[in-house]
Amino acid sequence: MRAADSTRLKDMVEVPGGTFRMGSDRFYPEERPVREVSVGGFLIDSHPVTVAEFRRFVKATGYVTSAEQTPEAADYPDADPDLLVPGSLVFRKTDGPVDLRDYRNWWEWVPGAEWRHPEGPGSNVGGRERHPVTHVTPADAAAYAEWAGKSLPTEAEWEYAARGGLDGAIFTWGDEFTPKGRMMANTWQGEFPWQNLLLDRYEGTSPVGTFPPNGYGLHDMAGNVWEWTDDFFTTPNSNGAPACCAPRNPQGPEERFPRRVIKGGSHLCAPNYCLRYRPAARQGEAIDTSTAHIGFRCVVRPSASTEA
Ligand SMILES: [Ca+2]
Repeated sequence: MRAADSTRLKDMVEVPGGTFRMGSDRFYPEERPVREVSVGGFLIDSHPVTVAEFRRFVKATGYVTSAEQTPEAADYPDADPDLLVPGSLVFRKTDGPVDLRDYRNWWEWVPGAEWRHPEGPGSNVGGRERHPVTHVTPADAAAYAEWAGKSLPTEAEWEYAARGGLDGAIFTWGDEFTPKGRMMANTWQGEFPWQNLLLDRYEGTSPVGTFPPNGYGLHDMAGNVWEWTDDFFTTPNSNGAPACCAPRNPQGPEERFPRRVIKGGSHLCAPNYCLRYRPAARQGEAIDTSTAHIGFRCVVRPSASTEA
């Protein structure tokens, strides 16, 4: 069953096609090199898919997300059988500084964590209907998109839209992190992963649209939640440690599952560790993994887009 056409294009913004400089040579290796890429015009959701929107999809279809399903033992031959239960990855702030090379210091596999229970059983999304939905895999995002009559963006489409017409700028709003002292996105201020100064007022996710839109009128293209794209993650540096931003489902052996590109950074991105609330930033996340800091948004293509 499809979403009604009358509501389908609500809250979508038209992004004109064009050519832009994709990537950055100034930050992390996986963003290099800067290259010219062309995309066709498309419509894109003005904000990440919210809990309320995802709930409508689940109510209409009875869809069960990946995090709510028992992992197949055959996919995780080395896993502790006790961990082969439905669950997802939840962030735990630490009491003090920890070894930043090991993301297990702040990511916890929590049985029962899923989109309705973002911190695990006992938590709920009451009051967070306008927050981005989390704990979704690419399969979940694709199922939502199909129901909505939409698609997941390519990485190029996503980055082009995030730049909002500011070709080559560091951030989606320009080159200065806090223009005139204003916080422009939900990121992490302070020393990750133990000291969150909350200068932007939000410890976890924030309601979509809380922070100013970019030049195309798109909200939350930086921070709040990472967003899945439709592209597989490839880079000469693909074995680099993604650490804070892209934890793996701890049940799975390394590299068993392909990775897809996630974009935009999240509320957990801190400059001391993961300065990735930038349009060029990218990470590869295994497709079996869901977390409390990854969501998605959709596009509609009037015509096929092409990369140069
Ligand atoms: Ca924050």
